[in-house]
Amino acid sequence: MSRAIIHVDMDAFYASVEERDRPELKGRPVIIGAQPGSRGVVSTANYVARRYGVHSAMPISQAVKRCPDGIVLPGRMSVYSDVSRQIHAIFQRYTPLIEPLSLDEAFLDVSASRSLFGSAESIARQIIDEIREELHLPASAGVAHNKFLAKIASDLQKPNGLVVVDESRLEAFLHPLPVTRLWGVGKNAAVKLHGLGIYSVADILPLGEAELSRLLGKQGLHLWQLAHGHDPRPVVCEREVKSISNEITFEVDILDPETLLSALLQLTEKVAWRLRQQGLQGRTIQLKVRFSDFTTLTRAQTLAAKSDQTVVLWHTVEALFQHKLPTPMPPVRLIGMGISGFEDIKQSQTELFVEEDSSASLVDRLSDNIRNRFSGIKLQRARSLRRHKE
Ligand code: TTP
Ligand code: MG
Repeated sequence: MSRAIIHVDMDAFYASVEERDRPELKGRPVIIGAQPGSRGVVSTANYVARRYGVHSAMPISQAVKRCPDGIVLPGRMSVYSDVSRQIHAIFQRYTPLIEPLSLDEAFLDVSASRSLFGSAESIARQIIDEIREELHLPASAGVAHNKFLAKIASDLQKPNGLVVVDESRLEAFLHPLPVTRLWGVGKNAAVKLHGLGIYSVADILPLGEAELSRLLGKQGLHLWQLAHGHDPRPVVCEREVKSISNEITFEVDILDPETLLSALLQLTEKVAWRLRQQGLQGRTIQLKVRFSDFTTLTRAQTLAAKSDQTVVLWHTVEALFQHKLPTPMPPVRLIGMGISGFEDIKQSQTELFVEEDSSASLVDRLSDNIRNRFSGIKLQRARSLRRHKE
């Protein structure tokens, strides 16, 4: 059975996140990039601004000229990388074989997922739907039997597009495409190919493999392969996750321990959820505090047994906060927590028989299910968890 690869790419990624978080931007041209008047460039523009001819990498001065009503925003990288992790958590539901290319795009090998979740097309559809319903963001996907074709396909019907390359209709799909769509054809190669009268993929074929490599060297061979839809590259998984953490910088420095603990609890809930989404358990829990003078302290505790339970993470980090920080404590600028020392529970069969606090796990599982199904719901168990303070 042939491979099944999905390429997912978010639509106007940075701009879509801003539109989502600031509803007043809806329907207006939005440009993410350098300050107008500077010599910087556009990172991206939403589809409304693109109608004015604004695109990534264009000097911001030119973008503002083309689209004077455009709302130019500087971008919030930490938010985009948080969103990127949430997108990855959705991918993880369908396959562990994920190769991220950037914050907003990834290849997924779903060859072995089909027996469980249905066809690659329906997996891609579910992923797009879940990204829209849970994260309120638009995404497009391409489905094919290799990476090269999946990546081309995801781009063809943006935004909100899903394109499946049927192996039996490969030629009809590939031949009309401009050669510039082929992976590795940059500006220089395009000039050379156009000079040879080659504009579409179909134009490559009559030349034959030998002629193409005589004209273009090694790249000619590569193009010949792609023009025939061949691409044996495997999906290479992201590097193993070493730690999961989350932190918050306050708008004003905070002295009140209750406020700090409440922020810490919210961070712990998020970290524990991400941990469980990735099927991980950790042993070392870390607290990080940065004071108003920028001195930063970290305090860590290693558990006797690894865990993915919110309550275990919380009690450990709360104890670090209560007992391992200086008293009196200076005003706090940033607080964070994290967990490391993982072992993938999906791979450790023996650990499945270790007894665990089942009621706490059940609460975690229930709240994860609710969170996964109804995004936007704020679940907090502050009262039950904050027992030391009550
Ligand atoms: P892209 O996926 O290339 O673009 P996009 O998601 O904004 O739009 P599309 O719907 O066409 O996929 O890049 C993802 C993000 O990376 C983009 O939102 C902003 C950033 N980026 C830059 O900062 N500079 C660039 O030159 C490009 C191409 C992207
Ligand atoms: Mg994109």
